[in-house]
Amino acid sequence: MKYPKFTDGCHSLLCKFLTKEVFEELKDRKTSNGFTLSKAINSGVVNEDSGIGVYAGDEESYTLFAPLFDPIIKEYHGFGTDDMHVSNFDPKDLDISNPDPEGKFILSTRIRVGRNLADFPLGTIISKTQRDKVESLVSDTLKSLKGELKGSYYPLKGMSKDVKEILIKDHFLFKEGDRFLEAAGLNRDWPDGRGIYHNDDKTFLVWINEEDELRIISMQQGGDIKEVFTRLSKAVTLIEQKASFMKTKHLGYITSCPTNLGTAMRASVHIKLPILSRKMDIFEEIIKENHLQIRGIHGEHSQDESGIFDISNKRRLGINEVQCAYDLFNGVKKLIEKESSL
Ligand code: ADP
Ligand code: CIR
Repeated sequence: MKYPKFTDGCHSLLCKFLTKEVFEELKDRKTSNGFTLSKAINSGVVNEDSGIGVYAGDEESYTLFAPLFDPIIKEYHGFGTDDMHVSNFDPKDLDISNPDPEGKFILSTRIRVGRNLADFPLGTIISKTQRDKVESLVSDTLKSLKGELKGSYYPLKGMSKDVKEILIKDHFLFKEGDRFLEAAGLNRDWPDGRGIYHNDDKTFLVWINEEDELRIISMQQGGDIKEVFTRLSKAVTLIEQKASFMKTKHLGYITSCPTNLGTAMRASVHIKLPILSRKMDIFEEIIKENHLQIRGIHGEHSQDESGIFDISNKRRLGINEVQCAYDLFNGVKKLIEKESSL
């Protein structure tokens, strides 16, 4: 394997931190599951427009390839090698009201966490047999949920094109053919082993075997962040009573992408900001000051349309779940104040 050639236009954290020295140090290493440097960096090598550009294959990847992962984690989350991750998913500690009680700005709120099973490698190198096993274990576990969380599992294989398209368009289901995931090995054997569990109202959903083995999601119309958080906390607590997830004291929950480590939580709103979005410098300053990230409303790497944005917390590691929700709440309040004043 040769040192990859990055063009001058490459601004990913991979380009920034994969120096020739780091490359030489890591190029012949292999985790006990067979994950290599070449697999870790392929997505960012193939896709030079990556923001990050690296993925992990298992828990060991984060220690064996630490000279590459650690500076990326530090830059993205502001989390150092001596820091410890501590969780707090207790809704009682989230003392907030709806930041948009009249429903003038926020269309919908969604909070997700990523999880991976402790006894399997991550999706980047999982075998088809293992992935199918994850699907059956997780979908069986979900069948035990009751009340508001009760739902059904819909495998992707055999799902009609129309149903799939509507679920994607309505923001409930993951998209297909993402080139970043493709180059990371995460789309192998598609659509086998993939699917979605949801309740009738589609306020509680679980994606199985997309970027992470589970993405546990709570969402609803409007801006009631606390209600969405409370539902998710309840669901995750119940699922964790039955499943053992990959987790370390230092990094919290282990995920394929280093941006999701720790809480693995992305709390977002779809919000209308037509005036502010024409003043990008002010908009971006509020986003940065409040540790937020802007995405298009059709998921990561999609383009935004008509002044509606997906705004979410950026940091997920070294802060707890309640703080992730506060990052979103505090930032959204500021955005709404500014939009109203302009
Ligand atoms: P993830 O949240 O898992 O990192 P994406 O950014 O690709 O992944 O978003 C997944 C889906 O969730 C997309 O269809 C996106 O439009 C939808 N989504 C994200 N936030 C919201 C929200 N606040 N309201 C409605 N849909 C949302
Ligand atoms: C990238 O590097 O752009 C993709 N692999 C996605 C990285 C995670 N997403 C993000 O920080 N917004």
